[in-house]
Order: sequence, then structure tokens, then C-alpha cells
Amino acid sequence: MAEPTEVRQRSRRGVLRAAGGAVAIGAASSRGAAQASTTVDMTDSLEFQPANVQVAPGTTVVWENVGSIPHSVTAYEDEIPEGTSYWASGGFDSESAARGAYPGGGSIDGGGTYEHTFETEGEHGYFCIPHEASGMVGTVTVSQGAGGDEAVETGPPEVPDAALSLTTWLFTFMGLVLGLTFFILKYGGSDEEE
Ligand SMILES: [Cu+2]
Repeated sequence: MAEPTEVRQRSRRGVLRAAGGAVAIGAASSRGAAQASTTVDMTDSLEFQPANVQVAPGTTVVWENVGSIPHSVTAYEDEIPEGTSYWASGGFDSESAARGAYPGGGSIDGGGTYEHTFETEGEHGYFCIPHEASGMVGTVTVSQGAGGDEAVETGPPEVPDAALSLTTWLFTFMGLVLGLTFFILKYGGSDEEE
């Protein structure tokens, strides 16, 4: 019968795909943990995407202008946590300075980026100076345990351990899958040898 052989070949390819996928996930997790950064796009439809992000303390948020219309990333002075230093593209130390300087300063052209590293927990509200009236606003919420990635929420010294244990777990899982597949190939297929 040709059928069992076909099934066997298909499951072997499936295992190879699964193994490749697990390795890719492991590599991606390690990279993400090392960088601890999040990207927010600024679009020609006058939006921050995503408009609301949650990050762990110490995360760098990178705003990237993916369109051609210039934007700014400007914190609302009264919508950042108490005791936080003011932040805005152009490096201004107050919202009024940022507003007053635009577009001479603080403008991010198409392809340009602005980044800020968030340490203080709480919600940071911000906007785009030329498109505030169009509703181009966003928030960055900084909290322990945020980010959705267990490697990111831990402090910098613990990140390699977290990434390592995830990778170890993935390789253990791959081993189990491979072992199970060999068992099935040996006892579940036809008695035809290869
Ligand atoms: Cu804008």
C-alpha cells in the first residue's frame, strides 16, 4: 500500500516545519528581550498606530513616520506622571516650548524617528502638534508586568535567564515532538522499510 508511506513523509515534513518554527520563535524571543523596545507608527491617515501602548519600565518606544506627512511626538505636560521629566520630539523641556517651536523644531519627516525610554510608571499622554485637532493623540502606559512578553517585564539582569529558559523549554518540546514522531513512524506506519 502506498498510502502509509505518503502519510509518513507528510508527517516528517510537518516535524521539520515545526522544528524550524520553534527555533525561529526562540531566536525572536531572545532578540525582543535584548532590545525591550516597542514601535509606534505615525501614518498619513494622521494616527499613531497603535495609539495606546503598554510597556514595562525601561522600555524604549520608537515612533516612526511611515508616511510622508510630518508629525511631532509631544507629551501633554499635565498628562505625564508626577516627577517625570518632560519629553517631546525636538528635546523641549516644556509643552509650550514644543508648541512654540513647531514646525521649526520637533518635526519628524517621512522616514524619520523619535525615541524615548520610559522609566516612570503611570500613564503618559501625548499628541502630534499639527494634527492634534484631527485627534492624533496617544498614550504610553508604563507598568511592571506590562508588555505581554515575560522576558521584557523582568529587570535587565534577569532577561538573559528568562530568554534562556524559554529557549530550553522550546528545545525540550521539540525533542518530545521528534521522539513521538519516531515512535509513530516505527509502530504506526506500514511494515515496509526505508
Ligand atoms: Cu501628525
